[in-house]
Amino acid sequence: MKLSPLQKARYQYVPKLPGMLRGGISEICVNEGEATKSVADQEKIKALFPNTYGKKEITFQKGKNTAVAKKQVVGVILSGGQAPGGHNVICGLYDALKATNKDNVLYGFKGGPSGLVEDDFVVFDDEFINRFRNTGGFDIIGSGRTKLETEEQFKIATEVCKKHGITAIVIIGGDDSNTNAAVLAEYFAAHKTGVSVIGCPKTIDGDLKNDDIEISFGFDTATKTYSELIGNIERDCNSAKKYWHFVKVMGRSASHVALECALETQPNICLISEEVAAKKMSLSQIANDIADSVCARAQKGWNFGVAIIPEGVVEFVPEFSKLIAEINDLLAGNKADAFNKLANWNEKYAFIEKGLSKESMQVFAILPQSIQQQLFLERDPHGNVQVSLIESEKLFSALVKDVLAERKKKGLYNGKFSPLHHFFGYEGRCAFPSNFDADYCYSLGYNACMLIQYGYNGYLSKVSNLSKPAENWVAGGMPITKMMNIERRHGEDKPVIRKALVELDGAPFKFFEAHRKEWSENTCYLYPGAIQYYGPTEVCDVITRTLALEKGLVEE
Ligand code: FBP
Repeated sequence: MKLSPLQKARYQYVPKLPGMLRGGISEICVNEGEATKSVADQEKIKALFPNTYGKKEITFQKGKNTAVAKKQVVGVILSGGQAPGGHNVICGLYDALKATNKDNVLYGFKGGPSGLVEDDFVVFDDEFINRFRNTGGFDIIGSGRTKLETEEQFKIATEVCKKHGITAIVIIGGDDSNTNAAVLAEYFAAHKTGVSVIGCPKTIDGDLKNDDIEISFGFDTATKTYSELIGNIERDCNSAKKYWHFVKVMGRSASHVALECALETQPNICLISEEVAAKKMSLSQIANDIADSVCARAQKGWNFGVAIIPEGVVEFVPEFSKLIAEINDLLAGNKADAFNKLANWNEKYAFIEKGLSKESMQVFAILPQSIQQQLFLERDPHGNVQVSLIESEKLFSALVKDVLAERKKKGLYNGKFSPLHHFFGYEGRCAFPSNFDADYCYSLGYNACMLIQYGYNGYLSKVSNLSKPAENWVAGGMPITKMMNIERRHGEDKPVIRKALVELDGAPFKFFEAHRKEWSENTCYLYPGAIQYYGPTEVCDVITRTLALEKGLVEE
């Protein structure tokens, strides 16, 4: 196989482990902390997880291991969207298993959680693993979004584990996948299968974090990749001085990605979905705010700028969510057939006008026609509007254009507005992991093996103190149930891991809020450049601005 020079070099990179995990299992012992309770709804979560609730947090430390390192057969699953570093979690897990006992076996279930119930697997060996060290992507075994949640699936999973003599399953996934990991762990415990389940926190969206989990893996690399691209666009735009760039970045719910990119690049505008929801902002309000920046800059002769739009923002605009809910109702069941049979867009428009409330029709009416049609054409298998497909970067630039036209008529604006659109998502999900993600992921996998070896079940592999050099990172485990609460999902109360949205009183948002006026009217662009893999530590191992601000490490 032909390899790029960087790929060859990355094969040789030796990821850094936390000091306490260096030296092998015989030198690692456990420090048990306090018993835990869930973040909310304690009684309900306890009742649903009688075997795995309330367990103690644990930290590994240097010391004599008195536990017997019994032979382990482990199955690993990648779940959900790709995130840089997934391969290294598997490499770390594999290396730790082999270092503990060369007879240990690692199965990789293919194509996501469905691989477990379909018994579709590979068995890893050195040759196989070595081809994926420090590389991006999930192609080592593939991933998927099938949920493991039914009794039937759990029974099959138990059978598959029994068949291969599997003693533990490691699930690498986001909040939903780790919620399912907790449910599976409870099932295995309740049925005395002897199989344990360990989760690893993954998602470029950065919304699986809390007091214990400082960051989900992949966020570091993905945001650095987008920030490089946004910085390049800023430089182009500051050179050509003729375009307004509307850049949508991934992040289905939370705006951590958008916020981090804004902190890295200091664009003129960055929307934060959580703020939009908190302030109950309307589409016109948002468009007016962006137009204010366009006008202020035009007055200085700058008919250019950059606006970052988080992928999920429209769902946070209350009037837009109401519109979506009404459209879903309007087309529910076989009403969609009647709609689809209408001959042309005019007839369809009349049907929509009749079916929507006055307020929602007002919102619908201001949307560009391409977006209006998108809302009715592209629906998911349940017939619901696929909000994630809405081209919000185009939506906002079109709305801003209308506002500017109005202002022009009133003599309030006399600039030129030429928007260009971008969507950065897939560009960053499989990038070569930064040194941070390469080290963090390898450590998460290595640590997962230690949790298995010590017999923990229903725990999340936890590596913290991440703003310090890897030597000082702290490895341990946290019961997944600690992160859970009860939420309404599809009309039912469900125990789920609480999603971490951007906190409006948190340091990263506060920093952004304090500077955004200056950034919007002036040209304060920062050019972070490409991720560096080799060179000075302060360049290669730099952490995200979000983490640095959360840890109080950023000075004004
Ligand atoms: P996870 O939550 O599974 O990590 O995925 C997040 C994400 O990357 C989002 O940012 C994006 O909206 C979504 O995946 C896209 O998913 P798909 O790969 O199915 O297009």
